[in-house]
Amino acid sequence: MNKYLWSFAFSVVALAACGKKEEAPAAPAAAAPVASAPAAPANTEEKVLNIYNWPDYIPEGMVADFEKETGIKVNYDTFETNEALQAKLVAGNTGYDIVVPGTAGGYSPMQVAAGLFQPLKKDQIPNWANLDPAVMQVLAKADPDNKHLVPWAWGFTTVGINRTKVEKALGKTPLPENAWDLVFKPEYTSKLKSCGIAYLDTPSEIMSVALHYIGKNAYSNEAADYKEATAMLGKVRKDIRLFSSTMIDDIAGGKACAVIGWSGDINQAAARAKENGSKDVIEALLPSTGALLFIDSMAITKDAKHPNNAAKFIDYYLRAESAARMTNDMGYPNANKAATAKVNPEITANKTIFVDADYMGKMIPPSSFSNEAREALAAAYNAFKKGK
Ligand code: N2P
Repeated sequence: MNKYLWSFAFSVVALAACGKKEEAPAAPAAAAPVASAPAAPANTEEKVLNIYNWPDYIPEGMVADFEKETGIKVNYDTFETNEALQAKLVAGNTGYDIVVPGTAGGYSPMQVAAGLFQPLKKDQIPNWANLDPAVMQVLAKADPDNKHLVPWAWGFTTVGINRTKVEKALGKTPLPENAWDLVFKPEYTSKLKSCGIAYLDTPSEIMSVALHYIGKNAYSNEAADYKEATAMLGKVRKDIRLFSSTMIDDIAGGKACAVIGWSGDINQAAARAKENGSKDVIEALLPSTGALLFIDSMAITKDAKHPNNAAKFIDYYLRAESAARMTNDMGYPNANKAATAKVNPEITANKTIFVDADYMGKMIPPSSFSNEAREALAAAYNAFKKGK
């Protein structure tokens, strides 16, 4: 199903010839699951693995289960934005073996091009065969020939609401046709500020969706577009209560009723509110004009000290069971075609996790910014955030 949706949505950008190449390593793996090339003797690494991932992005117990099975001790740290990970990677000597950069903001394409990751040894990753070729073809835009990036999860930057609170705050005004109006149009933000508006605290993604909202390329390199987007944002600045990239509890606990957030985090907030006994309806929306697609992927850093342990973890995560557990527990779609049958029915019914083909066609696909645009967007965002 995913395969069809993704090819349908992105056939225009599909790169020819990728599919064949990525299927190839799977075959020998079945015959010799553990054997790797003679150049990589097993077990010479200390039993340690250092992982740097986003918060609220891994099922409870998964790290412990991996440690128990392999005897490898995992040190697991988190970062909150692509900007933060980029700063760490550029400074060098991160100490991390696996990092999880996203395509949003054009970050993972830039990092791959800069040579910050080592090529994967696919003979160490037999479960690579579980990956959905259609998703891999889109990811090949960021990582030509799929040499470095292994999907962790995908999702989209979108509008999330506590529908119960939003309807109350809007009074007689109905919800808009385009959900982006709720967070970008003064007519709505002036009403919703009473129950709280939150934005992700990430310059690249906020500027991308702001550009998209005013009808520009979400990955624009035009200075004039940034000026226009900043002017639009300036009009709603006073109505924004909170900038945060960890807003699950803020939404679930009622601090924010309308947010620009990540699809799965909003799904988690909905689940958490329910667990806490709230009757409010919390949901991620599918704005009529589209949302900002991201694919977050594991990559092994160039100077990783434990690349073999990293490959073991990657292969563990690519098991159908692991990917299904991720989607079931965290509310994000995965790129693992073998996992779909193991996903719970209420999750497969969720249109923000199993996204319909026609909506996939509206998603803003991964792309890149020029260095000048990156500077322009950071400046524009900082000015916007400061200018209350
Ligand atoms: C954080 C998930 C990160 C998704 N909970 C956005 N890249």
